[in-house]
Amino acid sequence: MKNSILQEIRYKYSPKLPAILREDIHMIGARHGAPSRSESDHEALQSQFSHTYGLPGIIFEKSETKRAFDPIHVAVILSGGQAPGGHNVICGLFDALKHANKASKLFGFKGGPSGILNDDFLILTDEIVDSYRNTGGFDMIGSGRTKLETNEQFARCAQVCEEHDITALVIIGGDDSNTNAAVLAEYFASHNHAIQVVGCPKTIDGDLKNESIEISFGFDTAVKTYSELIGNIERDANSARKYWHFIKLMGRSASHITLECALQTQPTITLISEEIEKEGTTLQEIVDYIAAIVAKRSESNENFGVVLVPEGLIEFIPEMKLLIGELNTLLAKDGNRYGTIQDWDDRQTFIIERLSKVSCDAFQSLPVEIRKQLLMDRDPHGNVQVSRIETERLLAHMVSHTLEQMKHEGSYRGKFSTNIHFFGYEGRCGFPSNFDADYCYSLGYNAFLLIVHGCNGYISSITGLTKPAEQWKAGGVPITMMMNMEMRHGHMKPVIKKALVELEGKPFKYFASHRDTWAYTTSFTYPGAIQYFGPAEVCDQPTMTLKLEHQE
Ligand code: FBP
Repeated sequence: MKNSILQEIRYKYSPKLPAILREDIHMIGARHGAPSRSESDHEALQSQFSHTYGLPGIIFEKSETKRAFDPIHVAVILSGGQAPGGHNVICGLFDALKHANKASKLFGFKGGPSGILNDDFLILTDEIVDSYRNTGGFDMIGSGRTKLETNEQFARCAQVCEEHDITALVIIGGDDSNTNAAVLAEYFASHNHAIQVVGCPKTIDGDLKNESIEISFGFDTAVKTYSELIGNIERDANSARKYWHFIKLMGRSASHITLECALQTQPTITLISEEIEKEGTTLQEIVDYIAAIVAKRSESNENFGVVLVPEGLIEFIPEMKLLIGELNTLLAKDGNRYGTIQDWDDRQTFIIERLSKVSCDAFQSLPVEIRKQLLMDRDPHGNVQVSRIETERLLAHMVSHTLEQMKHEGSYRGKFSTNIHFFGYEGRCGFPSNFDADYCYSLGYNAFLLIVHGCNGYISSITGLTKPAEQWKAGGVPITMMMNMEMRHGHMKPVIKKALVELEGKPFKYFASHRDTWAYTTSFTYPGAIQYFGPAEVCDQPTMTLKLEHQE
């Protein structure tokens, strides 16, 4: 296979590690903090995680005593959607393991969590690892969305690990995968299997974050990739002055990606799902808000603009949330019968007859294409696949309709031509930014240290990320500390709390205080492509969200 020049050059990039992780690995010690506590639901969590709840947080520091390491077998799994930097987590883990003892082995289970169940793995060698350093994608071992959550699956994991003398498993995933990692860790501990589980925080969505996890990896590269594309579109819009571009951005429920892209590109309009939910804004009110800005700008001949729409928006609009909730329950219950109906009109009748009056009205107010999209297959959690619903098209269509009415009434005389875009997969496998390359390598290297310091049910934590990498802190926190109890499929379940955009947080407040200016005075900024070589202020900057959140 022929490599691009950038790929060849990126192989040679040496990720920056926190100073402590650059020490001789045999001379790194662990300082234990006080017993940890979850933010809520202590008793329920304690009873479900009797072996792994309440463990102390750990910080690595230089030790005076030299430690020798016996050879061990460790395995790694990539779980869920791709995020730039995943390969570097594995490279960091591999390098640390080999620094500690060359005879140790790293197993990569293939295709995500199903790899362990199917006993399908690769033994990672220098040759394999070297050909993936600092590259995007998860193709070194592949990923998948199989959930490890039942006792039968856990028993199978133990059996496969024991067959290969694997004593530690590193699971690289988002909130659900790390929740399941914690449950697996508890299972191993309570069933006397000497297998440790350590998690690493991955997801472009940026919704796995808290005090110990400042950001999940991949977010940085994804938002910079989208911001480059949005900036390019803004410049095109500003040059041609004839299109309104509606751009949907990935991110599932949370609007972190959209908010960060807005901070980087200052578009005309940005919708933030969390605010829409809090204000109880209806779909027509959102449309009226956009139409009013379009009309106002048209008075000065500015018949163009850029609108950012978060992927999960539809689920936060009150009447749509109700509708989607009813559809989810209905399809979970009667999905098989629904699946046997072929004719679209019959399908609609089947659905309409089972919806409440309010949801029925909401459903029928939507264009047929969107109705069909709302009825597509659910994901493994039973949720609607928001990436497949064309909310951006729906909004463009409804705004156009509202403007027609305004034209009729004489309150609008402009022109409204739209272009529709969805940026999602474009940002998940790019070459990791220097930030993600450094952060991911550190997370993986650090995960190995957590293993040799006996941690089970911990997540790799690198903090102080707005400072230069050398000053980052390395350690780990028990996953149970990040959990609470939530209703899932009718039962209270322990889960890692998803972090949505905080309306009281500095990033949102900064955006809110600027959005009116950006709406009426074209203020586009053009971030350009991610730079890998050059001055640190161009190449090594964290996101604006991270900087604003950690502003002193
Ligand atoms: P993870 O939460 O697994 O990291 O995936 C994130 C994501 O990219 C979402 O933004 C998006 O909604 C979803 O994956 C798309 O899933 P799929 O890759 O299965 O189409």
